[in-house]
Order: sequence, then structure tokens, then C-alpha cells
Amino acid sequence: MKKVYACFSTDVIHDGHLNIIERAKEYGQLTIGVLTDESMIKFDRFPTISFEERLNQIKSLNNVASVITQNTISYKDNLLKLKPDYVIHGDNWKYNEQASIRQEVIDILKDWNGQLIEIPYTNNEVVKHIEKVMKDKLSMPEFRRKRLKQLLKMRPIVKTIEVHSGITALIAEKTIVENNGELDQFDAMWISSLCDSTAKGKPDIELVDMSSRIQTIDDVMDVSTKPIILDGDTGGLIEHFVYNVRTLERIGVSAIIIEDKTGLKKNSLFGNDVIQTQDTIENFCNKIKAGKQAQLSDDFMIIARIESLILDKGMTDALNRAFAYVKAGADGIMIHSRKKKPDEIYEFCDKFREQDQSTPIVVVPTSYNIVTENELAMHGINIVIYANQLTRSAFPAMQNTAISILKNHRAKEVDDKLMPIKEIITLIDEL
Ligand code: SPV
Ligand code: MG
Repeated sequence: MKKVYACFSTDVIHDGHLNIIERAKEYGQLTIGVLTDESMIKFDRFPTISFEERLNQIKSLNNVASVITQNTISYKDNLLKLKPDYVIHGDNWKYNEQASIRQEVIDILKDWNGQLIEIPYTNNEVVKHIEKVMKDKLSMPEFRRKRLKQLLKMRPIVKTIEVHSGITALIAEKTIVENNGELDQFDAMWISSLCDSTAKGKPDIELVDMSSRIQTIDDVMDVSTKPIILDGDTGGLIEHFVYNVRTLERIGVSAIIIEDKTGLKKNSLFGNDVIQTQDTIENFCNKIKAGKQAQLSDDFMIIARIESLILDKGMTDALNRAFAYVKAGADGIMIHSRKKKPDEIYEFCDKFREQDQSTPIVVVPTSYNIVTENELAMHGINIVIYANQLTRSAFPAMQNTAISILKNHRAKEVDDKLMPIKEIITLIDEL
């Protein structure tokens, strides 16, 4: 009997999968590799059931001789172990970001004259409907809210990108890249006070109120499934903060980050060029405690942001605050810096980790942007936020377009820098 191999990374079995199994019968005995959650989330939909459930679901199917785990997106390890005569797959991966994974399969199979069988991808109305239902499910509060905590267990570092509108949320949702045989996508979205305010043409001084911030969150949620971390500025008055925690939790936000400043908050990257005041440890701990008491689920996170390094208050102050905030109930610590080098961030993280190995650490490497995600993870950092780069790239592009049209009295000169209308239309999902 010839050996056939297929890899599934799905949590619903539909006609497309059954078709693969049916066709595999013609070639031999089928082994299915089930892709682990850790690998699946690098390029696919987030699973709505556990890995064991996905495994059992596939074991229960007819005409499947055996089911094994596939640990990596690359088929290499399982192919070398199994040496199948055939690998079977839908033909859709020829054209998407999995093209290099496909090529690797073809190259490996050559070693024993194995063959890749590609069958037309099933994209009928039923399959389309199932995909849509699953996506809609993931956007619901009960699935979205807990996803950040799930990701913290699954990812070496949770990669978070700033969004402030439906269109930026679509970029965060849909951008998947292939790089040296690895696939990757962003894990979460950051709704920045700076960029949410900037998009509205307003200064970053807590002027854009919570109702308006919630409108932005709603626009983002409408078109995406990834978890949201909200920049909650100072959190405002404790009496107001508790209500906002309830609202955010109910609509499906995963975390709020509040910073230990008071009064008219100014953006941290101004540093001491403007007057900024830090809250007392006691007051800020009371805010954290009140927020934690107000929340109803275990999913929601209140993350405390420490501004001591921004305000030149020193490492000891930053660490004292971190331990106090964790004791008050903070689910994570964000440490911020406006230095060009990451030294003070690493020193903080290393010292914090000597005493606390589990509380998640969040960083925003805007000024010290030389750091890589691997380096951050090595210092015990769990979440990296790219807090403003989408806004900062879009603004000059739009400004240059405006300048070009004014100079040339027409739009032709700038046209080759613009996204074709057809592409922008297909970016938007239709109901
Ligand atoms: C934001 O994105 O609004 C932040 C991060 O708070 S920073 O601008 O670096 O202070
Ligand atoms: Mg902010």
C-alpha cells in the first residue's frame, strides 16, 4: 500500500477537507498531520477549539489511517520521518504566502521520487459560509477577549501593531508574510492614544474622550478578530475608571494599559521637555485595585505602565513601582523609555525577572527601535507594541500625494505610487 500524507490546520471539517480525504484514497493509505496551535496561529485563523479536540475530530473521520502531530509549518520533519509516496493538498497554496512551503515539499519528495498531488481548492458556497461563520465567531467578545491571555502562553513574544480605524485594522488582520520559509502575522492590535488622537487631528492630552475612543474600537472590531490592547492613558478618575473597565470588558477588549501619570497627561516621548507629573504609588495602586474589583471575567487584563524612566526618576523607583503595582493586582507591567538604546529597558526587565518570573512585561520600542523581537524575548519581555508606525508611514504618503496634485494640477504624476482601486476594493470584505 502506498503512503499518502496531508496536513490539516483547521478546527472545522468541511467539503474541502473531505474532498482531500476522498481523493487520497485513490493513491494509498492516508496519514494526516495536525498542525499545532503554535504553528497554526502564525498564518491561519485562530483555533476555536483545543489542539486535542482538533486531533480527535480528525481521528474520527473515515478513510484516515493515522493521525500525527505536525509541529512546524514546514512539512520537512514529518516527510523525512514518514517518507510518503504522495503529499496531497489543495492547489490554493501555489499562489499565496505558502508558496515556499509548497516548494520545499516538492524538493524533499524528490529524494525518494515522491509526488505532490494538488487538487482544485474547494471554494463552494458552503465552504465560504463556514469560513465566514468561523471568522464572525472569533470577532465576538467571548472569543476575542480571552485571546490575548491565550497568545501569551503560545507565543514567545506577542507582536502588536497600532490601529486606529477600520482600514488599519484590516492591515493588522490580513498581513501575512513569508520570510526564509517562515510565515508570520501580527497577534494583537494596539489602540494608541497618540494615533487615535492624531487621526482625529487632536493633541494626545486625553482630549479624545472615552465615548470617542470606544467608537474607534467599534470600527476596528467590526472588521477584525484579533485581540485589542487599549491605551487607556492615565485611566482618569478612579470613579470613572471602574465603569470604563466594565464597558471595555463587555465589548471584548482584552487589556487596558494605564500609565502612572496625573493631571493633563502629555505624550511620554516629550519626556521632561514638558511638565508631566507622576502619580503616587498609593494612588495608582488604588486605581489598579478598583479596576480589578470591577472586572467580571478572568480574561480581561489591567496592565500598569511605569513612567519613571521617561521622567528620569531612576531605576529603583521604576522597580519599586513595578512590584507595588503587581501586588495591587496588575496583570502586567509596561515599562517605557525614550532612550535610543534599550539598556535601561533591559536592566529593568532583568532585575524585575529576578523576583518575578511570571507577570507579563510589555514594551514599546519606538525610540530604541534597533531591538529585535528575539532580543526582547531573551530579556523576559512578553508583548511588543509597534505603537505608531502605521500612522507615521501613512501621513507622509498622503502629504506627498497632496503636494504632487497641487504642483501638477492633476493626479497623473502620483498615480504609480498609489494602490490600484481594484486592490483597495478587494481589501474590504463583503458580507
Ligand atoms: C501611544 O501610542 O499613545 C503611547 C505610546 O502611549 S507613546 O506614544 O510612546 O507614549
Ligand atoms: Mg498614549
